[in-house]
Amino acid sequence: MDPSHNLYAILRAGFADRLDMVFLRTPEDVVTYRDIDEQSGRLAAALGSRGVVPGDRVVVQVAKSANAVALYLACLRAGAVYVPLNEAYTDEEVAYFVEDAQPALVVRGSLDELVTDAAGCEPLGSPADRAGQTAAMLYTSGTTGKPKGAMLTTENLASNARALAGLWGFSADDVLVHALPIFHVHGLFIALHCAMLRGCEVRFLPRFEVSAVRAALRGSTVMMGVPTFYSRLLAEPDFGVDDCRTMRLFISGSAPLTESVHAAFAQRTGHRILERYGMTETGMITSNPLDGDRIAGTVGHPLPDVEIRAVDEHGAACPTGAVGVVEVRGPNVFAGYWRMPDKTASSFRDGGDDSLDWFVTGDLGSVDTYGRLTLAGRGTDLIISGGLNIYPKEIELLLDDVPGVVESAVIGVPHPDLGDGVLAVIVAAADFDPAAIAAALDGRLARFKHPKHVAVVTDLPRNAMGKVEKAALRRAYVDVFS
Ligand code: MCA
Ligand code: AMP
Repeated sequence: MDPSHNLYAILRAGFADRLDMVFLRTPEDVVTYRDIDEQSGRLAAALGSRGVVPGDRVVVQVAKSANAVALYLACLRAGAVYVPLNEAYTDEEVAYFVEDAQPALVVRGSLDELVTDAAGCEPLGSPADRAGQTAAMLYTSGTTGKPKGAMLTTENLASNARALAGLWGFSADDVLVHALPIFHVHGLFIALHCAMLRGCEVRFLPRFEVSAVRAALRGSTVMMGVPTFYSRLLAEPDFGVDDCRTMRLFISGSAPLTESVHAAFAQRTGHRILERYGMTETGMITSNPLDGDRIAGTVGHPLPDVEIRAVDEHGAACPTGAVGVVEVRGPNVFAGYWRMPDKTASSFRDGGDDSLDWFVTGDLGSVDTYGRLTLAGRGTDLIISGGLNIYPKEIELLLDDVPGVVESAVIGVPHPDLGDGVLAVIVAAADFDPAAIAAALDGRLARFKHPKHVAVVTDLPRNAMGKVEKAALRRAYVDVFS
């Protein structure tokens, strides 16, 4: 097989001459690149013995661990489509994904059984040929409707990984602090692929815990995080230059980094955080430069081979500096939504003869004369809380069924720790009992989506069409978490 036809083979070529170096340093363990190569090979064989064949989906909801990384790589080697799920999802939420993805195998909770099986297997030989095929499928929601599986191909992931490892100057000498979850693009692909392409060491923490992260920063060189990581570090009064002596780069994304956090971090540590922008469907789209101006409030230039533009409501390109809907095309853009041809078609705009079509991101932004993108919010009601996306509709549907709730509107309002905090505004009947809300959501909705505050009102503001005016609600409750 041509090694460019399998993502694991591409990554392996990056660390092939560093097999005896540390890959994952976890709180309990030190895992070398050779260890992960052998373990992922055995797990790939174990998948085969369970009947998994190339193209089959494998749904995985497990805690962050070195074996979880090995299982991801095993899926790549076996040619299975890796489908990671947030550990916080409830049984009801997981049931939807399993029904939709029709997986050959579901791994939930413990990896022990699979790891025991793998111990008795010979590592899989040649990796599966996956040229032009889906390597992983990650669920992402629209504003209405159910989550959709975004199909990411070998080439989507490989092109993005190569571009980022180059742009951000990764080398074998880097040591990456990894405190992100590994069920999303950020922690799974962006962080791990950059490290593997260069054979770097990764300080692999189970979650973001501020004292463990501070300890890990000492001796490390790069960290990737969501803005909440940076505001939590700044909330430590004695955090500063001493913590960052060996660091060369802090990267932020998944949610807007405020100019005030950017400025405070620079003032405290001497480091200007490098902000970049991406989406599940596209991987990374733009990045501020490693060398050159990192401008707070902008998300930088398109990656090599990636094109962006802002368009007006008729689909015409906006003049320089004018805000429109951001569209993107390039090798990073996904193959489509799993078994949703209509939704896929309506998410793209015709790119003209012989050109790729444009993917419509739904983000609003403007492009300046230097080609730099500045985001200006979203065209939708999406809430981004601590870097996790939350769709109001999903919560409103459950709230509207709670006894005593007449109607509800869920919005995101500024939250000092999470960026956006989830607020539910409800119109209640006389018999409403506030405890009924928690009782109705528990077990049905992942806890990070639960409203952090519930406001009871006599009616919701509506426009002439009868649609709830969420912008007015956001203004009215702007200070609720401050
Ligand atoms: C946890 N909780 C949250 C969140 N996380 N509530 C709202 N928003 C959140 N993000 C709730 C839990 O349900 C729990 O509630 C309580 O907070 C404590 O849980 P714990 O797990 O201890 O929270 P934490 O460790 O403080 O986590 C906060 C966090 C984490 C560190 C910000 O959410 C995180 O690591 N976020 C990163 C997400 C990420 O990787 N995003 C990238 C997506 P209760 O007590 O009620 O049970 S990829 C992407 O967006 C694109 C492609 C891109 O550009 O990267
Ligand atoms: P997801 O659906 O989880 O892939 O989240 C993608 C969304 O996160 C994008 O459409 C943006 O709205 C948002 N996002 C990612 N990076 C940034 C950033 N640097 N600044 C603002 N928003 C961002």
